[in-house]
Amino acid sequence: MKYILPLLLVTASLFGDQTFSMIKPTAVKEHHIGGIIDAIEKANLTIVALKMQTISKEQAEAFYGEHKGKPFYPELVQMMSSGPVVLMVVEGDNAVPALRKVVGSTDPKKADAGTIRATFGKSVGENAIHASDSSESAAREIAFFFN
Ligand code: DAT
Ligand code: MG
Repeated sequence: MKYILPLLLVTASLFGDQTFSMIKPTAVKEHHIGGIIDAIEKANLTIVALKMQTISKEQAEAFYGEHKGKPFYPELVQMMSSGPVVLMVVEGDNAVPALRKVVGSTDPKKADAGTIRATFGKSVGENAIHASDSSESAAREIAFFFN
């Protein structure tokens, strides 16, 4: 019994940390799933779980709860529930910042060249992909979509 926690910690450090990502409906409609997954893998990150589903308006509201009340919130919830998304658990060294780096800034026009948002995003509202902003968010968001 006393070996279980150390074993879990060793296993977790061997495989790196986890983060959560979601390819947004607009990018799915525009056939960018392959391009986006390619960019994630080329950043030396490993996709360890993946599924496609259309999330409900209620799920989108809860997922983006921190933005409730902001002017773009209704539009964000509407867009996120407008068609299928690709939900992913992503693993690697410093997975949270590593994924945010390859995803790029929220506004695709300000994102570094070669990032996913610079390549596949169209506007702040249609920026192709979500990536967790901290390990706490990552844990919450993984639990939200994967049991
Ligand atoms: P990020 O997705 O980079 O973590 P965020 O958490 O600030 O950015 O916002 C969540 C999403 O909400 C973002 O991916 C797109 C949308 N959004 C944010 N700011 C917006 C704005 N000013 N206008 C329209 N949509 C916005
Ligand atoms: Mg965010």
